[in-house]
Amino acid sequence: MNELFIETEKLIKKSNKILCIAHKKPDGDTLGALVAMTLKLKEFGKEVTKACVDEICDRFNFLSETEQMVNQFDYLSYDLIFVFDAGASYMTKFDQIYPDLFSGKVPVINIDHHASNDNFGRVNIVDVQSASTTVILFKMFKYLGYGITPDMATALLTGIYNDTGSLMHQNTTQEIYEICSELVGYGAKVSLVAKKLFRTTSVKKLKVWGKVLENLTLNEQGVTISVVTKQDLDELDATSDDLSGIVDFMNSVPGSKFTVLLNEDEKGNVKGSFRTRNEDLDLAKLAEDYFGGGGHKKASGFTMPGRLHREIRWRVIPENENKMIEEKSDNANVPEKMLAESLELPSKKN
Ligand SMILES: [Mn+2]
Repeated sequence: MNELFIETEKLIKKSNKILCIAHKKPDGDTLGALVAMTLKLKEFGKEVTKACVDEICDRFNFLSETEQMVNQFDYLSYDLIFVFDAGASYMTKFDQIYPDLFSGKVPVINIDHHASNDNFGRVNIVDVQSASTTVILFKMFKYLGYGITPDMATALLTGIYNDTGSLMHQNTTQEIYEICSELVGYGAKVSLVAKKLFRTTSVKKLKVWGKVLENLTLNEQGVTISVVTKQDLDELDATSDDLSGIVDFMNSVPGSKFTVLLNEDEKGNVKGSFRTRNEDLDLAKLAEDYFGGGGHKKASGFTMPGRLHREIRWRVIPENENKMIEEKSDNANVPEKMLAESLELPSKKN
């Protein structure tokens, strides 16, 4: 990546007016990267405009430079454009408003870590091995000898915390801890970042989570499942967005093989989220085969038009009946069989 860093520096030196773009529905990584780079460019005396198609969530207010973001601009008036953490050009959504944005009239530097990236920039610093986009930026700053201020360190750490689930996901390598350690040395505010990203939940959201927990069951096959209907959401004046994060929280039941959250949304869809810590299950296949969804083996999901319908079934188990135990062993590691006890599956898609 070092040649790309040098190329980036050359472009920065030639430019005065620079546009920094975060992806739609901005998260801590795209914003962390945008903030750190904006601070650095301003240090160099550049005139910087920050853009995002969507509003910035209040919980990111603690980052400097998240105010005065624009959602429209005259891109031809800039010398250089940065795009951060956009897994593909459409993730900025600005390419739909300005079809020529990535045509090359203005040089674009695309910094990202998603395998899906379509290399839409003149310079594409895309490293799928990096846990976050801010990790790439950290390496760039170090390589180019750019100093890191406390505000930059906090911004870079925010991206790492966002994309590693506060250092809990599998992408949290030894190198990540080393980078975090350095960032703390530069004055990054760890507890503030952790609190804002993972310990800030509105009353409404907590109540929706309460509903999810109230409806939660663990079936005999070891599937943890919960369901939230549109009516549940309406009663709490909540939306399906308020459910974000809860499925990972549910996925902590001892003895559970995998976790399922089903909900109806505002647009007449049923959404499903599947999570497991089990290496032997393929939940991407489950989501794909039965619901037309997809994702990763350990975390997948789907959205399909429809609604949820509750059926209550009873089963008579004769005394000394051992059949169920035999059945269970047959079902080992076949997610759809384990789920079938709690959910009538749609017919297989292919
Ligand atoms: Mn990211």
